[in-house]
Order: sequence, then structure tokens, then C-alpha cells
Amino acid sequence: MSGPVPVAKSLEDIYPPTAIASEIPRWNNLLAKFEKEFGHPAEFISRSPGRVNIIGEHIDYSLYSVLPMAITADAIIAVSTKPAAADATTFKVSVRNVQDGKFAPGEFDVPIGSEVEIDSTKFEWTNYFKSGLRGALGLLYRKKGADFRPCDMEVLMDGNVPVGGGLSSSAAFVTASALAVMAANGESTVDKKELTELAIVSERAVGVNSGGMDQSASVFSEQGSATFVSFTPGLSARPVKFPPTRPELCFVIAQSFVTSNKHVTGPIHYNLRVVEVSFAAAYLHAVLNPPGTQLPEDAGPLGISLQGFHDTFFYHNGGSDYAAAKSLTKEEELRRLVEVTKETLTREDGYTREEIAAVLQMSVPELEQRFMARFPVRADRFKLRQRALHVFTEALRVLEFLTLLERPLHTGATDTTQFNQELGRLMNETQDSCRDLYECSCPELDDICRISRGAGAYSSRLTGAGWGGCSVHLVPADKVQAVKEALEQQYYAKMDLTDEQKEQAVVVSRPARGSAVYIVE
Ligand code: NG1
Ligand code: MG
Repeated sequence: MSGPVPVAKSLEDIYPPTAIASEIPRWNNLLAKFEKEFGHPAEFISRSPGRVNIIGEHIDYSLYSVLPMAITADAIIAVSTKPAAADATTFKVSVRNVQDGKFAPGEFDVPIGSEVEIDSTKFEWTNYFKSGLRGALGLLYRKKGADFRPCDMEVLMDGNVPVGGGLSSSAAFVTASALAVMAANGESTVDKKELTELAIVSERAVGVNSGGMDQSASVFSEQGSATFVSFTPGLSARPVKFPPTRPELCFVIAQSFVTSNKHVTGPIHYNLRVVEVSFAAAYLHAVLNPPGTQLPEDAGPLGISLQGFHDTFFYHNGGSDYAAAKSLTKEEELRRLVEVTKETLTREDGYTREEIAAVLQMSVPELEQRFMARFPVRADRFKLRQRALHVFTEALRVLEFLTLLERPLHTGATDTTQFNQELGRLMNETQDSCRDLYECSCPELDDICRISRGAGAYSSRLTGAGWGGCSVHLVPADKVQAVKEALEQQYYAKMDLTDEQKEQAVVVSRPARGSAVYIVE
């Protein structure tokens, strides 16, 4: 899956055949509107999709592997460029949105040679473009040297991933923006890994300490396959196919229409969880690893991770028997870590700052400076036990899920219901763990899961960050209609939805392609 982001020659290189008819007018509209707005045609379009996560929730920022897939909905960005004037000290970017009633235009002058500033306290849609711009410029300056002069850009964007809906409209927009900036500045071939890495880091500038799952799914994905993403050692992604089963499996995506805005709730939800798992890593390390050893710095948002603790633990003592521990499989290691967490982090009611600081041998202000200064969080007690248990059990479920998918299946005339049910069981356990241990579900998502399972889904769970947003369901093809109707009658009927929302509420989704650049002829 590595290599350059593909340059598409036609929409057939980007979308599945079933989507082409509706994408042609959308792309034509983008190009026509660009010409109308800026008075000349666009030179190219960059494109990056949203994603749905199949399994591996809230473990990417602990650097455990995850299994998302890209969806067809995406961000498309039309671009024209102009070289920076010889004596200019700044370059200009003009960003507009096809839905100009909803998203006001932005113009900014960026000083050449310096970092793009983003005010993460303001929730502006153009921040996502700026974040892609900031990451791409960083890479361009590193590659081309300090004399590099970025070009002026005119940009028109159209996104159809629902915003705040858990399908990662943000990562689609950030990666498409970063790709647009690279292509605008003469990098016609952009390495997928480089693009993803810069998008992961730069999206954090918008105010959320996120992991790297969404950007990876958005950039690397291939049509027809889910994407297995690993973060250590280094970022990598590979396609994973679902074997053909009878009955056929469908991925159904259902919106809760509960909007979760991470920029508002970050201090008590997402960013707080990142702090809690980082605390858990530091705490387990301090108690269980030899005194004087250091947790290695890694790509976790706060510089350490539960995966880092995991590796150090088995390297140093493997639970007091290194020789035996060395031959453990990854699954066995994770099971051992579940035991060790239960023995070590015994407090169900959480830990105070004072308690954590004492174990880490630092003062409370030092603790706050180290873990809570970048993004504020609000909590008196930190539930290290529950959060670590979620992460280790979820990391284990991802490996078990992958093993199931890659085990040879005797299909043909065979009924593979049992296989489908096993996949479903793991995803349902994810939902239970998200609800009970990670506390990132909400009553509406719990309702949706109950209704859908009752109507014949093998599994139903929240997908993405949770606290609202979207859910994903594994449904046998012959039950899709029943699931849809049950959700309509028992969930959506109680809500006041527009016709457009009703239409988008439940959709069947297939694994779609990742990022691409399309040159306008
Ligand atoms: P959403 O909020 O669904 O885009 C977030 C994070 C992911 C991952 C999931 C939970 C961002 C950009 N993405 O996804 O990295 O941690 O939650 O598994 O914040
Ligand atoms: Mg997002």
C-alpha cells in the first residue's frame, strides 16, 4: 500500500462504478463554480475520503493497530496556482467552499519561511485547510530547503462527508488540503506515508490530540479492502479483504444525529481520554518496570503510549520471567497485560492528580505541565484502570478479528453464518467496552445498537470517537431491509429530521479508494 498517491485519469480511477453517475455532476459543478468564483479554470483537484472504523476504537493514539475502511464520501478540492512574486515576503491563499452559505470564505497571507498559525480556540472550517497547509509546508521546506517560495493558491472545496458525524470529515479535508498544497508546489508525486504522517501531526493543530487512524484510512485505502493500519515500528498499512461469505456480509452505517463536537467537549471527552491512557502508560511503567528505566518517546500524541509501556514491560521483565515471556504471541502478551492492569490499577473510582504525581515522582504542577498543558482537560479523577483495560482488550480483539479474516474459509456451498457471527461477537464486545470501560458511547448509540441487533444484525457498534456520530453494523444481505426499517420505526421516527437527513440516515457502504490527484485537462 506504500508508494505515491495515484494520479487519476478519470472518475473510474477514483470511484466504484455505482457512484460515477452522481459524482460527474458534482465534479462538474465544482469546476464550473471554480471558474465563476476565480475567473479562470482550476488546474487540478485533490481528493481524500472519509472512513468508517470496523474495529479498533480509541486505540490508535495508544499506538495499537486498527482496521478501518475508506468510504465513497470525500473532500474534493479544486486548485489553481500562481508563483510567488520575486519580492514578496508572504504568499496568499484564498479558500472557498461550494456551500458558501454555510462556510464563509477565508483569505490569508502567510509569511514565507514561517509556520502557519492556527487559532485552535476558534472553530473555523478554514482551520482544517490551514492545518493541511501547515503540515505540507513543513515538509516542503524540509525537502526543498529554506529558499523555497510557496506559490499563491486559489482553492474551492466540496465535502460530502457529514460534519461531526463520526465518518471523519476532518481527516478527509486535512489530507486533501495537504495533498493540494504538495501538488500545487510541484510535488506531482506525493508519498502516501509522508502525506499521512504530516496530516496526522498537523490535524492536532486544530485542537484535538488525535491518533492516526483516520488519515491513514483516507490516504492508503484500496477499493474492496479494509485497511490494517499499524503505528509501530513506524506507520504502515496493508489491505485486508473480507472473504466472500454466504449469506453475504454488508457494512451498514447508521447516523445517530447526535452531534459530538470534539472542539467543545475535548476537555471532558477525547482529549481527556488521551491524557488518561498516557497517565496509565506512565503509571504502569513506574510501578512495573525496573527503577531508573525510561519509557521511550514515541509517536503518541503526548510522546508516550500504552504500546510503549507494553514493549518495555516484555523487554525488561516479561512479568518476572523474561525467557518465558519472549515466546509469547502478541495475543498472549495482551492477555497478560490485562491481568497485570487488574492487579496494578485496582482503583475502580479513578486516581487523583496527587496520587498519579506521587507514583510518577513529580509534583502536581509538573504533572499538569507534562500532560495537560497542550490541550486543557477537566477532571478530578482519572479512570486509569478502565481506560487501560479497554485499550488492551480492544487491541486483542483487533488481532483476533484479523486472524479470523485471514484464516482460510471453506466457502463454496458452505454456510458461513458461524464465521459471520464470530466477527460480529468481537464487534459487539467493542461496543460493550466502549460503553462500560471507555465511556464513549451515549444512550442514543446504545439504542441504535440494540434495535439493529434485534432486527438481525450480527453486530452493531459506535464507530469513530463516539459520544454521538455514527454506528457501524455487520448485517447479512437478507436482513439489511429489516434493520433499516427497525431503525426508522424505533429510532428515527422519534426525531425531527429533514428529508435529506432521512435519506442519509442508514446507508450500505463498501470499502472505497483512498486519496488521489486529478489533473484537469
Ligand atoms: P473521529 O472523531 O471519528 O474522526 C477520532 C480520531 C481517531 C480515533 C477515533 C477513535 C480524529 C481526527 N480522529 O475519530 O484518531 O482515535 O476517534 O477510535 O480526531
Ligand atoms: Mg474527525
